[in-house]
Amino acid sequence: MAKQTLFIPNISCRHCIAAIKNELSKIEGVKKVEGDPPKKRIMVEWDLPATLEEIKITLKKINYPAE
Ligand SMILES: [Cu+2]
Repeated sequence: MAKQTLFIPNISCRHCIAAIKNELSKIEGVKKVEGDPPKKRIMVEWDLPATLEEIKITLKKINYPAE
């Protein structure tokens, strides 16, 4: 199981977290997504076939690029 916290400057509220959660959950292998709106961070846990690269590409696609 891999785990990563990502800083996403475009996060402004809980709705952003919900949108991110919704999209990342569609990736096969993503197990858990938690968000922290004030700190503009999400924590993602995943197994293969999901990869950090794929997660980052998906975030970019929905206009929440990770730094
Ligand atoms: Cu928002």
